Order: sequence, then structure tokens, then C-alpha cells
Amino acid sequence: MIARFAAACAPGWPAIFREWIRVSTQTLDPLDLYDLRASLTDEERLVQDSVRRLVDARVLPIIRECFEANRFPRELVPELAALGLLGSSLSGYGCAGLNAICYGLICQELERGDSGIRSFVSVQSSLCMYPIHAYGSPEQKQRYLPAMARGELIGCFGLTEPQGGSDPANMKTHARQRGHDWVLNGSKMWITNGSIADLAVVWAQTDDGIRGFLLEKNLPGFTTQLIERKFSLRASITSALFFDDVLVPQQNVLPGVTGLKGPLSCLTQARYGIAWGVVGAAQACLAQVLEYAGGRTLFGRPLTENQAVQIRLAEMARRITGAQLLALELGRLKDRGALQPAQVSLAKWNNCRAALEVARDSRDLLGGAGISADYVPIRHMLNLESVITYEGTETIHQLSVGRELTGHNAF
Ligand code: TGC
Ligand code: FAD
Repeated sequence: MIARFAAACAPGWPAIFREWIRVSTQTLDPLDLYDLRASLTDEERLVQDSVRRLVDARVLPIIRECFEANRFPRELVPELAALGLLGSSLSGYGCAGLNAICYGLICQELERGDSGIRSFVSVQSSLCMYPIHAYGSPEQKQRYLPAMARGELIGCFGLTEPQGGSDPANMKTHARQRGHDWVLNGSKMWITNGSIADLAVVWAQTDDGIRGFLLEKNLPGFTTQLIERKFSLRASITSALFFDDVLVPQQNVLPGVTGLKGPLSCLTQARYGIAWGVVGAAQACLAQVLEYAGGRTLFGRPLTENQAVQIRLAEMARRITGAQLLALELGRLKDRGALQPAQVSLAKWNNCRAALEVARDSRDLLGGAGISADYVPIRHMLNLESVITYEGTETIHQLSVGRELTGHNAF
């Protein structure tokens, strides 16, 4: 009715009234209720659209089969690389040098496909390329970064250990100096890309504190073992790493950082991407449930005409919108160089929790169909159980925010 009224409006009407009519006649995008896309630059929109097309064309058609078969679609790596998605926010060495908002949008679109694909890009970019870029020697940067950006060299990041990942300061893996080289012993657990990685960034205790070591595959004494029987992130590879007297040359030690702040600064980058990524998973769930519920008639009317259902859908939109706003503001802080770890913790915790709740409720609104691989919510829901755990559990991030608020360390 407003649309008909608008059409009848004479061009001579006051501009403010015409603007009101224009705005009132637009339908909102259910997945972007605040039209955040309008606030993006042309470059940011271009990046988002390119990744969206890649995910639609190459990820969505195969991801169900990959998840069921517990297979990482490695054949996508060259395409991710060709689009500049590996190390996208780094500059030089063949990297795209995009801003933080672009990196966030990349993560969001990839995770709309599957958290496992976003995980691959997070690990390669934020956890492997970032530390080499930030703390590596000129030779290390030249040797590894261009090949990693091209997807010819796959990385993994070894921090977590079997006895407790939340407290990496107490890691047992250690390296002792022998002449100019180092001897590494210990193990790492739950390592994304572990069994397919050409290069492992491994954090180990030394007499001077925690240091980063670059281990190329096939080093004698360095072995990996695939972790099977996962119910989550089945389209991603997770492995254990073992180091038995591994001789690491001095030139493979990261010279630029000592102490826990080395690995924690990488986690800040990756957690930032996750805060964006999980929005994509939640959007995929809401899109599916809107379509499903709109076409399903129960008690004589479509499910979507039921008040209780509308409240649940509105609740999902509220969670997604809050997460989007938080991610966008986090990106602006990062691009201004003002990002603080506690802000990242709050967003990682809030957005993972929001996405998981959207996925769980979407699964429920699909009834029995919600447990079928033919629909996306259960896959996203199972994936998000990992995402809310890795890169710091919810409790760890709550305690980080609590520490920021009170000044007391309660870990
Ligand atoms: P704490 O005393 O807080 O800090 C030690 C030193 O680090 C500095 N720091 C940071 N620096 C940069 N960025 C950050 N985010 C930082 N947070 C802390 C800090 O200033 C200090 O520096 P200095 O110079 O004073 O020494 O350390 P803590 O031992 O009290 O631990 C804090 C805590 C619990 C928050 C930390 O241990 C933690 O974050 N634990 C969770 C571990 C975790 O998230 N692991 C993730 C493993 S990787 C992974 O999961 C990859 S999944 C990838 C995928 O597939 O997508
Ligand atoms: P724990 O640290 O043993 O925690 C167990 C429980 O205790 C949690 O609920 C935790 O919140 C709680 N807890 C811990 N401390 C406290 C406290 N002070 N107060 C109250 N509660 C507390 N790690 C890597 O290094 N690289 C990777 O690439 C990587 N990829 C992963 C991929 C997958 C699929 C998964 C599942 C994990 C991955 N991880 C990786 C490991 C991940 O980071 C850890 O699982 C995570 O940090 C938690 O460590 P944990 O599993 O040892 O649990």
C-alpha cells in the first residue's frame, strides 16, 4: 500500500518526505537487518561478493559429502589462493594487503559454507603466515610466505598440548640448544591441518621462555597422527604432533619474539576472524529455517504465521545483528590499530555463543528434518561446538573480560 502511495507522489514533494517514502518501501534483508553492507567500501563489497561466489559455486555443492566422508576438500586450496584469501591482510610477499574488514568478510562468507573451510584459512593466514610475517627473519619470510600465499605450502600451528590447552604457559614441549641447533621434544594435540602441513609453527619452552620453531615436514623425529572419529569439523583435518629429539636448525627459530605473547598475539588475529566467521554460519542457518518454515503448514497455517515461531526467528535475527555489529566495530578498531585483546575475547565469546544458539534453534525448528544432512543447521551446529572451544573456550574469554573489568586474574 505504501508502495502504491509512493508511486503516486509528485516529484515536487519535499525531499525529506520522498526520502521517508523511499526508505519505508524497502524490504529489509533478513540476514542484514541493519544494512551493514551499505557502510562497506566498494573494495570491501567486491571482496565479499567474490568470496560469496566462490562459496556458492565450489563449497556448497560438495560440503555435505565432505562432512559425511570426514574429508577436507584440499582441491579448493588453489582456488582460495588464486582469490588472494591466504594471508589476505598481510602486505608484501604476494599477499593481498587487504584491511581487517575485508579479512572479516572473507571469514564470514567462508564459514557460511563451513567452519572447516574458514578454519583452514584462519590457520594458514593468522596462525602461520602472521607469526612469520611479524616475527620471522627476512630469509624465513622470503622462503615461506610467497609459497604459503600461493597455497603451495600448507601450515599448521602447534600450541595446545594433551594436558591442557587453556593454560599454554604450562606447556611441556621444550627445546634445548645444542651447538647452533635446537633439540625439540614433546607433543601437541588437536592441531588443524596437522597431517597435511608442510610447515608447522611449534611453540616450545626454552630456558629463555616460550619460542616459536618452524618445522618442515619429514624432519627426523617429527611425526603426526590424524585424529579420527570427530563429530565436529569433519571437513577439516585435526591431528596430534609428536617431537622426538627433533633437530631444528637455528635459522628455523622465529627471532622476533620470546614469551607467551608470541602465540597469544597470533590468537588475537585468528579470534578476530572467528568473531566474523561464525556470523556466516548463523546466517546460513537462519536462511534455511526461514525457507523451511515458510513452506510448512501445520494446524492449518504456515509455521511462519505462528507467534511462537516468529518470536524464535526474531530472536535469531537479534543475535545475528548483535554479532554483526560487534564484528564490524571490532574491524574498525583493528583498522585503526586500537584493538585490545579483551575486546576480541568479548566478541569471540559473544558471537560463538550467538551462532551456536541460532544453529541449535534452527535445527529444532526443522523438526525431524533438522537432524538430516540434507539441511545445514546440524552441520553448522556440530562445527560450532568446536569453534566455541578452540581459540580459547568460552570460560577463558569470560575470564579475560572479567580480568579487564576488575584487574584481578581469576584463571
Ligand atoms: P598472560 O599473563 O595474560 O599473558 C602473557 C603475556 O602475553 C601477553 N598477552 C598478549 N599479547 C598479545 N595478544 C594477546 N591476546 C595477549 N594476551 C596476553 C601479555 O601481555 C603477557 O605479556 P608479557 O610481556 O607481560 O609477558 O598469560 P596467562 O598465562 O595468564 O594466560 C592468559 C590466557 C588464559 C588468556 C591465555 O593462556 C589463553 O588465551 N588461553 C587459551 C589458549 C588458547 O586459546 N589456545 C588456542 C590454541 S590455537 C587454536 O585453537 C587454533 S584453532 C584454529 C582453527 O582451526 O581455526
Ligand atoms: P582444557 O584446557 O582442558 O579445558 C577443559 C575445560 O575446563 C573447558 O571447559 C575450559 O573452559 C575449562 N577451564 C579451563 N580453565 C579454567 C579455569 N581457570 N576456570 C574455569 N574453567 C576452566 N590448538 C592448537 O594449538 N592449534 C590448532 O590448530 C587447534 N585446532 C583445533 C581444532 C579443533 C577441531 C579443536 C577441537 C581444537 C583445536 N585446538 C587447536 C585446541 C583448542 O585450542 C583447545 O581444545 C582449547 O584451547 C581448550 O583446551 P583443552 O581442549 O585442552 O581443554
